[in-house]
Amino acid sequence: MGALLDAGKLAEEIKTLPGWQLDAAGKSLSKNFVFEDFSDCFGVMSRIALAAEKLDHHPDWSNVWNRLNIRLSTHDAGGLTGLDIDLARQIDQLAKAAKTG
Ligand code: H2B
Repeated sequence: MGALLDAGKLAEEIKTLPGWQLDAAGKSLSKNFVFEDFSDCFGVMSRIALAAEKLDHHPDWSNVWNRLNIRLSTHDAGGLTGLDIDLARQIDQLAKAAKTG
């Protein structure tokens, strides 16, 4: 687990993460994705799962057919750390490789 990011650093990082929203308490980042169909969505989810496992850092997420809602937070630290930023970037890369997202 890393250290919690301070508000300034967090704001700087979020500027580089299009579509990711900070919650009101500043403790999590969320983004909603829409893919072509379930197959594309679940394919991306499986790639995200492997990336998350490698980082030992896991998203809170839900899926309905082609929709994927993701929330990132470092539970052990009680807020956002560099791990969340790292995973958010990897998720964006993996989602971009699908047909839509
Ligand atoms: N994922 C997230 N998002 N936050 C954590 O604090 C966390 C995790 N902790 N994945 C890890 C696993 C921890 O529970 C294990 C024991 O390393």
